[in-house]
Amino acid sequence: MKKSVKTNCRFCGYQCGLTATVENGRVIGVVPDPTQYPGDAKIQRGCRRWALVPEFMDHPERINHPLKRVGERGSGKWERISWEQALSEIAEKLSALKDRFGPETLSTCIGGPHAVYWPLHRFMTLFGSPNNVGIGQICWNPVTLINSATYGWTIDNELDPERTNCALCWGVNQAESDNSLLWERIKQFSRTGKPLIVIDPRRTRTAALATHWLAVRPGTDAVLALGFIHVVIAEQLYDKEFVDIWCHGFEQLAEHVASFTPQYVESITGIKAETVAEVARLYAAGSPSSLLSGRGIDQIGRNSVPTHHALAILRAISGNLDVKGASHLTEMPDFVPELELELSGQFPESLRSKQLGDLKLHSYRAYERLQQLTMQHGKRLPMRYLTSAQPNLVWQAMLTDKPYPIRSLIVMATNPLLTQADSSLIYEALKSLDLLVVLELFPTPTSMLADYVMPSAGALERALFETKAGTSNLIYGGAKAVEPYYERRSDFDFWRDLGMRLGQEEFWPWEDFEASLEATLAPTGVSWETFCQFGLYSLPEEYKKHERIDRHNGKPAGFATISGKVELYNELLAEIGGDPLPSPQMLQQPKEDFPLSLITGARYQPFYASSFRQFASLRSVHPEPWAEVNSGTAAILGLKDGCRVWVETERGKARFTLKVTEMCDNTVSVEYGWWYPEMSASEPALGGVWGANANVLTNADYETADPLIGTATYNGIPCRVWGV
Ligand SMILES: Nc1nc2c(c(=O)[nH]1)N[C@H]1C(S)=C(S)[C@@H](COP(=O)(O)OP(=O)(O)OC[C@H]3O[C@@H](n4cnc5c(=O)[nH]c(N)nc54)[C@H](O)[C@@H]3O)O[C@H]1N2
Ligand SMILES: Nc1nc2c(c(=O)[nH]1)N[C@H]1C(S)=C(S)[C@@H](COP(=O)(O)OP(=O)(O)OC[C@H]3O[C@@H](n4cnc5c(=O)[nH]c(N)nc54)[C@H](O)[C@@H]3O)O[C@H]1N2
Ligand code: SF4
Ligand SMILES: [Mo]
Repeated sequence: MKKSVKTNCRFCGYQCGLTATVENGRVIGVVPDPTQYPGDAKIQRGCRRWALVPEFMDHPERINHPLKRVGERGSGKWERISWEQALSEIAEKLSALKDRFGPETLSTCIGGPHAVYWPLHRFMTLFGSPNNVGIGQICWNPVTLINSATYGWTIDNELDPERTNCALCWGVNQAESDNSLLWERIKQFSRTGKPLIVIDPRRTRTAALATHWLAVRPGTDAVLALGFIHVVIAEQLYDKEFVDIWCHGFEQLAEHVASFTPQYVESITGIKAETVAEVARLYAAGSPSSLLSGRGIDQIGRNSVPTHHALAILRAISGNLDVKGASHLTEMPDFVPELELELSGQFPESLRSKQLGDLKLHSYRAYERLQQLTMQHGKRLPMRYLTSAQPNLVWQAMLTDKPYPIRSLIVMATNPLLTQADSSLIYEALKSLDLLVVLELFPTPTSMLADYVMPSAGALERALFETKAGTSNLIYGGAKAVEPYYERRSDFDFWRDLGMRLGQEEFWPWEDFEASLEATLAPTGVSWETFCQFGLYSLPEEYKKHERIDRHNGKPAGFATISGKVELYNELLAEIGGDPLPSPQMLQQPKEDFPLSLITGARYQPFYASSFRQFASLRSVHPEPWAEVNSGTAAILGLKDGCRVWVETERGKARFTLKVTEMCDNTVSVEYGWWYPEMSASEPALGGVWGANANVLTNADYETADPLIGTATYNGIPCRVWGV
């Protein structure tokens, strides 16, 4: 019998609504469900991925049963075993490793927003290890931590084509990275004729809609942002009332930016002085002005923190903080927040002290200090994301046993051999392990090196519950459409069942994932069933919350910072040994052998990071990974559009197809995430991991990463290019 089921896509973070047709427990078709996000089937039809759902659910390459390695690591020889056997053996091996080396010998690795990660964090807290490698240092954490240090909490940026008067897209390319509502809004906004400013070394499809495209030299964004602040202050364009009452350290800021004249900014960034002044005026005079930023500035090493710091200041002094149409400070959840689900309060100092490295802001110590401040407003950030291990230190500990041995790794919903920096180093590190477990939907180059591969339930086979890690009072998600096919199980089941075998019984009271979600929702008074009808839990936004009068002391709430104001001069950063004012850092200088500047990570539809390369229909849309240069650079190199090229950095080399586009001079941009599932799933090919892998070119060396957060340089790396 056929039935229609309300469910969601999960091929990117949006989780757009779908109605699935289900027959005998199988999904035979899906269509967009306009009663759920994004609320408009037309928008969803612009996305190429959701229609793949039926193919995805029973794709011949999906992992359907637990697999145990039987040959050499990487030999591609597996035997099928039961869940029971796999979990028992993994638990036994972990216990033995823990007895020998301590709990910190276990690490985990997670990636982008593909799954619910708190069960992993909860398991790790209880097991006793701080060593989770995430993607946070280059995605989300710089902006979350710096905004929290400046405003006392994090924000969401808004873009309302009617209300917003000016939009600034900084290092973000929604045309390729966002095939849903936000991109639709940007297109609508561009039709209004209001200023749309795109700051990107490449003339992306987003930049093509802009009134102003600023082709900034990679990595020089902090200088540009300080130049904007210079103009806003010099021309008195700032919001005087807000600055007088609500900002701390304006005089120090004014003095600090005095030397960032438009002429100086031009000499560093390549943006004409008059354009710097014009854009600063448009942004400051346009209030509400929206400032949307992306990975372009999260991945510029030691310049990410100063750039975000300068942008946080620019937003505040120009009157665009907590203003409708510009941004809002988010609220603490009404539901059980991530922090509690992680059980981070139970993670003792003795284990926190095992954290590798000594990052000033991405550390337990700084996290505690930040929490003291945010608690002035009763708010608490998630802990495990914001204290995750700096990846390079984990790979090094695997290889050298220093400062202690990390002998095991559980990888969930990520493909680090393609998506973490320095693939060659990671390859050596993974090869050296005593135990590598990968929870996956498909074989990947990472899973090809595993001891155990566990079959995860994917889209439509498990419930969804996205909460931005509990940093806002918002949940989106919904119910699964069918029970998992074959022996696939939800990742929650893996962590719970492993925990049950390792003495964690009392901390896993819920029978299944849905029961845990029901309990998480309970404080809101909304049932799981009701939530699934709408796929959304949110309350209307409020603005200018700093002006709210506190019932107890009769004073305005202000900001949850040391001064109670927006910290232009940042007392918290000063206290932890950082720069209280944003100071651009020296760029890696082009060397004689490596004269060009490399961007790694350009995203293109229809792919998503290293995912979906198994789908022939998508491969036919975009068959080759590109290395892009402009025509001037191509001419100097003597290379033509469509030819095969090597791109090389001090770390390694990879092959791409040259595409001549509009972008900055002397700059090369390569796509990331490329491998070839059709190639052999064993060594040496390993799914073609060494062919066009952008992360063979990058590194996350601790010594050169940002000292506050540990951010590595993915954009602005010295490189060279030549024809194959
Ligand atoms: N050079 C360079 N590197 C980058 C970036 C860049 O711009 N440049 N961007 C970085 C950023 S921002 C991010 S977020 C990362 C993204 O990198 P990753 O998070 O590694 O993303 P994917 O490559 O898509 O890998 C996700 C894997 O999870 C599997 N999967 C999907 N859903 C589930 C699930 O529910 N359970 C389990 N167990 N598995 C699942 C998929 O099959 C896929 O193999 O890449 C980072 N790396
Ligand atoms: N199709 C697709 N969609 C995705 C993903 C995917 O892999 N594929 N990944 C998802 C994930 S995990 C994330 S985090 C988001 C990311 O979404 P976005 O932040 O939009 O990421 P990108 O598309 O890489 O856009 C970053 C832009 O920054 C530019 N850039 C590079 N270097 C610099 C620089 O030094 N300064 C400035 N100002 N700009 C620079 C690049 O040219 C690029 O156009 O996208 C998500 N959506
Ligand atoms: S934007 Fe596309 S891929 Fe992402 S959830 Fe929506 S339908 Fe799926
Ligand atoms: Mo990301």
